[in-house]
Amino acid sequence: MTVILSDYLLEKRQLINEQLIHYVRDYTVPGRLQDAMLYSIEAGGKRLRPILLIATAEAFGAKVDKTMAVACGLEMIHTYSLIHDDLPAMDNDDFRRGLPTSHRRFDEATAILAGDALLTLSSEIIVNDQELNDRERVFLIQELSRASGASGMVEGQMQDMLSEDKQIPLEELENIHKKKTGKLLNFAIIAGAFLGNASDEKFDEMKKMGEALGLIFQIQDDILDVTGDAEKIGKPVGSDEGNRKSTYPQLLGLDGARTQMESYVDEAQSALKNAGVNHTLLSELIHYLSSRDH
Ligand code: GRG
Repeated sequence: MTVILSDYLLEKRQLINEQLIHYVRDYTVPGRLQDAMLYSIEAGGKRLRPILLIATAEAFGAKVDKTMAVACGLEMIHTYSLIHDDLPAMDNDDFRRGLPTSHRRFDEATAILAGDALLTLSSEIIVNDQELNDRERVFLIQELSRASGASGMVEGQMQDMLSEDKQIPLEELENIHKKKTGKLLNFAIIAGAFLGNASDEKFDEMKKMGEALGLIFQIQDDILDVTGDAEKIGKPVGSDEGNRKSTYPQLLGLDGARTQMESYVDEAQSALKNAGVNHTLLSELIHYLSSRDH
């Protein structure tokens, strides 16, 4: 049966949204903290990470029910990272997903606590999930902690902040992005392959695919920053002047960044083929990530 990607994205997004709200309501008490958690969870977002996790698990023959806790836990960590990233001490942003950021809608302390609570809730729901056995729970929490903490996203964010206002070489930029955005995206793929009982060889190929996917996502994000912002504020497309952080288009030019991204698309597609799974949908997802417009 052929699945149309847009239908798949819509269906899974709805499922994830419902489940996320259900988890937050079930595990927290009504009040200001719960309101702030729900505010950011209900603000939307593409739900790319949980969708990639579910699609990978399904490609390996796993049932969706088995993926829901870890898929939602992953999205909770992503949401917490955005809440904290928007804070005055970090990017100091007023809007996210078209709405006032958490610290603008509530206050700084509440935004910090809502982020903290989403981070810890992610492990709690995985530990309590009856679809998973103990071995699966331990593996998933260990890998998710590695991907999001001091050897993953948080370390990437630290390095990114230290590199602000500096011209850094491409290699360093890639190292930052492999951690800051790549590790969570890669987790989505390896968790899915794990839940689908992938063999060691297939798992390794999927890990390669996940690593390439993280870079594809980031390069396209940088490209959209240039083309999107330029259109919004009337700058000539192709200029990211004023950005305090190094980006792929800054270091390679817009065309160079696109070429670099295409080489990662090829890498991801061939790793996926080598893994020998039912790959049509995942292949379309790689294409979608490299051509997305928001
Ligand atoms: C503060 C601990 C801490 C970490 C922050 C990932 C991150 C680290 C910050 C996000 C800053 C940012 C905008 C990075 C660019 C790539 C990125 C993660 C974009 C947002 O992800 P999407 O496009 O967002 O998946 P939606 O809203 O669709 O969920």
